[in-house]
Amino acid sequence: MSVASRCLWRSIGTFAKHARPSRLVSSNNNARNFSVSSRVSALDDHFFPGTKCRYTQKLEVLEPDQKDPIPVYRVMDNKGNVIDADEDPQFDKETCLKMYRCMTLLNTMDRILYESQRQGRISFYMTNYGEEGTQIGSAAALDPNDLIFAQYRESGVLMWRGFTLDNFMDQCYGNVSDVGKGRQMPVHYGSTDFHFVTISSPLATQLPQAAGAAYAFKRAQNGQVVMCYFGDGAASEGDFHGALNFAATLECPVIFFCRNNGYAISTPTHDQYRGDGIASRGAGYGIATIRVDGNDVMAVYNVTKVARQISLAQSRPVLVEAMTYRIGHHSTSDDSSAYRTDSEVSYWVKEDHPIGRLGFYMMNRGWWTEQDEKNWKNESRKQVLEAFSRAEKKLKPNPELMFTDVYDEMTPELKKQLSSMKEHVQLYKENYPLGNFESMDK
Ligand SMILES: Cc1ncc(C[n+]2csc(CCOP(=O)(O)OP(=O)(O)O)c2C)c(N)n1
Ligand SMILES: [Mg+2]
Repeated sequence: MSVASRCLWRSIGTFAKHARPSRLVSSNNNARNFSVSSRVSALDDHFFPGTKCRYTQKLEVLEPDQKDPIPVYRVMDNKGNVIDADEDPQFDKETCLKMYRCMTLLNTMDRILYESQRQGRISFYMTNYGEEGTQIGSAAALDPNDLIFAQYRESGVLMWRGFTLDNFMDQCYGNVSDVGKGRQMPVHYGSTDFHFVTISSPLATQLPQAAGAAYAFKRAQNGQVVMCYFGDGAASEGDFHGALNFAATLECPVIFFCRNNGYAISTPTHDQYRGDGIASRGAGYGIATIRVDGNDVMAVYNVTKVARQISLAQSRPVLVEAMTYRIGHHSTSDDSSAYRTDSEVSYWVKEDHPIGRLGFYMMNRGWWTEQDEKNWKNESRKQVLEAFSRAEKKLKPNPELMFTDVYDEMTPELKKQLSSMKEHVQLYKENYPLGNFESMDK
């Protein structure tokens, strides 16, 4: 026996002599039954606070690569064949058509708005290319009243809920019909009607907000969950960690849905983290976690449905990591050819595209033909262009709205700023395109 063990045994013996029986003996409450050996096993039965771990005499270093990476759940292969029939969500033809039309309409809208920014007609834009399956599959599995906190690359979710082409265009143009009254950058959508909280530019702010909203839902017992979308890059922010820990400990019904598209602007994931993506972090927070093929709309649907059930029935958060690829540039302020090759991008366009995979599935069933594709391409383009020209013709909102609709009552500072702006514009009116705005009260 080592010196350290002898000391330990001696101190346990002394402790046993002086200890009060009521604190040492548990169920049978018989102090005379207490012995050193029973005390030792009692110690072994206890856990350190916050853990349930066993002791070991083997000094082990846990290396992160000892475990296989978390697998990616999928339903369809790249050619739209269902791999295991039991996993097929059995969408009917109408649902499949609705999903396909939404994914492709989003794609067409992206193309037109991206071009319009290049032509200087709107100030900024972000496309959703390659992430259509992630967005539509998850949106379709939610209840329409679930509250959504998004990042900025989830326009398809809003489109699925019923935000119209006119709504999108009006926001990007910041015109009089924009529900946000022209006060946000393009693509920073929000909609009370569709339970979609207005997007904020600072990354990851939506995560703690979502945890808080979900806590309120739990208290209200309203039968809804909160869905919180974010990117792999946003998961590097401190807010990600705070939000997941709060949601876990307060047992909030929230789905943290990470779109892992391989990049945070120009930073590839291998420069963002060393672990097994975002999914591996779930266990660390005690959060149920699923990793899914984000380019497989059916898999994303199944996973989100299950995540919603767990979250609601057991009032706890679920982390979903959807593996996908950002095919477009980060935004109109980015040129991704500076940091990735054409061949890398073209693999995802040609071999593993969410629209292509659903298209194959529908064609295999005879639900979609080459001719349908041609007709829909023309029709959807026409719809987008019409909404686009309607939005472009509308006036910009009255600039006073920048000040008047911020708080319930205007603060003295805002009143002062409003009158300075009016004076300024009056003085230099020849330099402002005032004819493009709803008129200000002079
Ligand atoms: C707090 C904060 N830091 C930096 C930025 C600049 N920024 C905007 S988007 C972005 C990358 C985010 O990447 P990811 O979360 O993966 O989303 P993705 O664009 O890939 O969809 C960065 C760094 C920001 N908006 N907010
Ligand atoms: Mg990303």
